[in-house]
Amino acid sequence: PPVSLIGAPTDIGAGKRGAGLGPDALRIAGLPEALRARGIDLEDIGNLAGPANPWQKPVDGFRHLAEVVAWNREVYEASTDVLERGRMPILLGGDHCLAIGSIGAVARHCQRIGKKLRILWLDAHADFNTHEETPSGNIHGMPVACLCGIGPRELTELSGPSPAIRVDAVRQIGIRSVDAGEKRLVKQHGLEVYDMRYIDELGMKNVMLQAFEGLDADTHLHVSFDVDFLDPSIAPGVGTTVPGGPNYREAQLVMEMIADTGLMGSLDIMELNPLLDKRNRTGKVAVDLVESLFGKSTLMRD
Ligand code: DIR
Ligand code: MN
Ligand code: MN
Ligand code: MN
Repeated sequence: PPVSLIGAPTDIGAGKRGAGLGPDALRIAGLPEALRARGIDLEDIGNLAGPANPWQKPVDGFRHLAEVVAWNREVYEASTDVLERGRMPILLGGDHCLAIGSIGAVARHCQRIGKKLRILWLDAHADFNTHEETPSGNIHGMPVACLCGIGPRELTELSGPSPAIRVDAVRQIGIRSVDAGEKRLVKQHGLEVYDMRYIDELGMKNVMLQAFEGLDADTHLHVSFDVDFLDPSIAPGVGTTVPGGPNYREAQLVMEMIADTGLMGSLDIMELNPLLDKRNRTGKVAVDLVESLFGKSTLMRD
């Protein structure tokens, strides 16, 4: 399908500055050219505009709640517009709080057209915090909870009065850092989490096959790719590195297996922070992996 890039240049929900430079770092790493080289009809709508980062301390467990809401409204509207024009949105983050807007748009779109939704959440973190459990106040640690209806109304009702998604739409892969209170919530709500130990024991192929269980031709697959999913040895350019993530080959397999489903309808590429990187190395790895998501493969399979 035709693809539209949406830049959301902000670090409003993060605890370090710099993820706002992610969209241009991805472009400079060659994302548009790589997708066009795959024969994709690509449009880049450019960068959205939103409030500056006031760099304040958290208030009532939220840092920059009003600004996070404003940015997510922009993302929601831009994503909805792209979907209604029959194109696949790729959100270039920006920090992961913006998935509230992107997935909110995808979820409502699927509800309107009667498609099922499956979300693959590739991340070191579960992003299931609430303002009570959060150790940081950073809203990029809360988007999955907000999408499931757990959080402040401004965010849980961003895309409509009922929760955007159900917990059972989500499969989390690569998780290896969950805060204590967050862990309780994840268990209480029965979130399907394939953490690194599970990946070590089953192998990535079997984990992906489990994540795909129940998919059919009526399913819209949304991939929310937090670049900190990757092991820091290959992806140091993110604000919250956690050791022990998927290596390059495992990450390639994830992307190639998603491509093989033929069901991906939308994508977020989040948390890339080129200020913490050298020579945009992490951006290049991300572009490389996104090429695989769009079907680039080795000679053996072409
Ligand atoms: C941590 C970090 N769980 C928090 N979360 C991150 O602040 O809530 N998510 N970095 O991607
Ligand atoms: Mn995340
Ligand atoms: Mn993360
Ligand atoms: Mn994050």
